[in-house]
Order: sequence, then structure tokens, then C-alpha cells
Amino acid sequence: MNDLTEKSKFLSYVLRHRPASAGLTLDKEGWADIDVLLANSSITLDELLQIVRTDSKGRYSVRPAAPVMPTHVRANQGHSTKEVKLTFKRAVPPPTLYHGTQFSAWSSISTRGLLPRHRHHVHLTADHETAVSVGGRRKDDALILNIDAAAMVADGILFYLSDNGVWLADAVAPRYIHLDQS
Ligand code: HQG
Repeated sequence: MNDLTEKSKFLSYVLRHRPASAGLTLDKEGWADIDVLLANSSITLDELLQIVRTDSKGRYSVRPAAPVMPTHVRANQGHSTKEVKLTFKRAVPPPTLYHGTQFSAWSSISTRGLLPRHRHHVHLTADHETAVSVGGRRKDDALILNIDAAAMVADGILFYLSDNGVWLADAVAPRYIHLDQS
């Protein structure tokens, strides 16, 4: 893992889960003061801007937008800290969404449904490949679930879309979850 990847992991840890560990207080929309972050970490401004610009999943945003030098940074989704309650856009998802997890979770998921656990939402993706990489990131027993988003929408269940394209729901009941056959 290179230095920038390490720093990106640190950034998502402080911006999503433990802001106080870098002396930060986040507002409700997740924004952190860049000066405070730089003063309390080994990240330089150049590295921060490079991480924000090149992150493969668009995990972070800065404000104000270029060409002005930004003063604040945030994670676009994935929070567990109670300081933050992002306003997400409500949106209608494509008919099928995907969720990558592990076989070991299946007996629980099939009876209880998908729950947000320590995060604020269940994370779903419109992209099968992304689900495969999320499922495979912990162990090599990835399990891909197909989520019948069309049926959920028909039943009046709300979806939200993060700025970086992650589909969010409060929970997914077992009846909407099917094992991926592909
Ligand atoms: C599982 C990545 C048993 C769930 C991705 C998951 C995502 C259950 C784990 C983001 C369960 C929670 C989040 C139940 C859910 N019984 N297990 N009833 N309900 N689970 O890390 O979705 O790279 O909080 O299947 O792209 O894995 O970080 O959520 O395995 O958007 O930007 O409980 O992480 O983005 O794990 O991943 P997580 P996740 P980043």
C-alpha cells in the first residue's frame, strides 16, 4: 500500500468515523476545516487535494470548488459518527441494485434483511463489479445479492443517492433480496 493510499484510509476514518482523533468537529453535512486537519495529521495540502481529485470512488468533496483554494473537506457517504446527518438527494434507482457481502452473513441477512449496522444506511450499488469488489474485500467468500429495487419503490420505500453514486436505503427486507445467479 503506498503512502497516499494509507493517507486516504486515514482520511476516510477521520471524516466518517472518528473526527475527534484529528481534532476535528464536523458539521451536520460532514464538512471539516482543512486547516485543522492539516495541523493534526501528516497530510499536506497537496496530498489532500490529490486524494480528493484521484479517489477511485469519488469518496471526498472539497468546498469551495476550484479555482478557489478550498477551506473544507468531507466524505460523501459512509459515516458512522453521530455528528453528521447528511442531506441526501432522494432518487429513483434502477430496477436492480447489488450488494456485496460474505456467505457467512447469509443466514442472518436472509432472515433479518440488510441492516445498516454501524453506518447510517445500507449501501447498494447499480454496478455489479463494485458489489463484487466490496464482497471480496474482507475474505474470499464474496456473496453478491440482487436487490429488487423496483419492488421496493412500488412499495413506497425511499432511496437516496450520494454525490459519488452510492445508493442508500434505511434497510432492505428479506423479500427484496435474491441470490445473484450470474
Ligand atoms: C452486513 C465501501 C449480517 C453487510 C462500499 C456488510 C460501500 C449483515 C456489513 C461501503 C446484515 C456492514 C459500505 C445482517 C448487513 N446480518 N450481516 N442482517 N445486514 N450485513 O462496511 O456495505 O470503499 O458497514 O452485508 O463501496 O460492506 O468504504 O458496509 O457486509 O459503499 O468507500 O454487514 O464501503 O465503500 O459492513 O460497505 P459495512 P458495506 P468505501
